Amino acid sequence: MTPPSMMRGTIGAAILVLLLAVCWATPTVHGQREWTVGDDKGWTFGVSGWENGKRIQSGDVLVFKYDPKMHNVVQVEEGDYNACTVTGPSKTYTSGNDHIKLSGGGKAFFICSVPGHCEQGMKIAVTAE
Ligand SMILES: [Cu+2]
Repeated sequence: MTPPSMMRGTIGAAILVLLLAVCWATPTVHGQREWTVGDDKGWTFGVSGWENGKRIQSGDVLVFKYDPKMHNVVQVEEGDYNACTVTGPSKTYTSGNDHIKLSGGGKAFFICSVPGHCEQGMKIAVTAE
């Protein structure tokens, strides 16, 4: 027979492990979620459309993974996104592992500004709910 006090300890530990597992599996519980752009392929040609149907929320973080010798990430305005140019206000990221937090909600537009890349689908338009 297991003494009742020891039983309680075991159940307590089991619940703690369960809670930790749940928290681990669902980061949304703690507010922000990280999205790796392009999933396994990362930020690359043809990534455009990856964002469709994703419930990205204000406060979430986009993670752009790529070879910094080949690509970059430039946050632009809608007109530049559509035209694949950088003429208006923009912000450039070049680390190859950029974490960009979507604060404030609304739309955000990202392209690769290396000539020709945006035209080959290195562009996403994200709507944070
Ligand atoms: Cu590129």
